[in-house]
Amino acid sequence: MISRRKWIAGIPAAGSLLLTACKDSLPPTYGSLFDASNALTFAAHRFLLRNQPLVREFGRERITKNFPAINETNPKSDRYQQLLAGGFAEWRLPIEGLVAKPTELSLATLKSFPSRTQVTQHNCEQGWSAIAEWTGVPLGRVLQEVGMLPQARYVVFHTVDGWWDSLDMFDALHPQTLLAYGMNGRELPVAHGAPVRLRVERQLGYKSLKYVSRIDVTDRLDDVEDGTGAVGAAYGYSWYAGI
Ligand SMILES: Nc1nc2c(c(=O)[nH]1)N[C@H]1C(S)=C(S)[C@@H](COP(=O)(O)O)O[C@H]1N2
Ligand SMILES: [Mo]
Repeated sequence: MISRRKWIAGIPAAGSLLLTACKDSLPPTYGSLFDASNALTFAAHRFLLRNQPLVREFGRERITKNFPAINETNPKSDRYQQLLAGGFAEWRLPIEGLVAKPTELSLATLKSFPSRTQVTQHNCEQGWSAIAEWTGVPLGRVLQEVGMLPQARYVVFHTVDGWWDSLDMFDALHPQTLLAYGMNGRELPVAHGAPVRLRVERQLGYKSLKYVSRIDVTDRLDDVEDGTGAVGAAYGYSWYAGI
């Protein structure tokens, strides 16, 4: 039997093994000692989720009656209010960067792609969770449409209210990662990010950006905004929020 001490001594070894295995996929801000525990969590999740299992989906009867709407619930920007008044007919989603065909997608075009509907639990880092049905296009399908280039490693999202964040391809291409335009069988309400929000089901709520306004495919994050990979990093939120 392995002694307890030996077993404990093995933890850092296993950790560094995992880290070595994942080194190429670690985001740039995870290189420091300060972020060692984040990097370990990240590496362990990547190993455990390597076969891309789906998160749990529920029956519609489990949908939460009053799904909270928090933080930004109606962006004040003039442009957004104009688009909203026009039923988002003029709304376009630019997809740029390392793609063969940079594109501006209309809502109608997005809705013409094969869709996915899923009833999942949203988990906010502020301590609440709620279940809703989301309908949208898997992000991977959209990336396929615009011809993602082989050197692409991250997808960066910008929003109307100034939030921004990024995913690496592992989460970007997960079948439940959606550009969602429907909630509980209706159009996505303004309070929940109309016309299109991100659903990142394997991570905490703050990764599921509302009011998505631009998507940029890239091979590095250190030259995007402040170089931390996400708006939340400056406030102490981990880039990887896997659950
Ligand atoms: N653009 C944008 N996206 C956002 C936020 C926000 O304020 N602005 N809040 C985040 C947080 S912390 C959570 S929990 C969810 C809340 O989504 P909801 O308002 O639909 O419940 O959106 C996330 N995405
Ligand atoms: Mo949240």
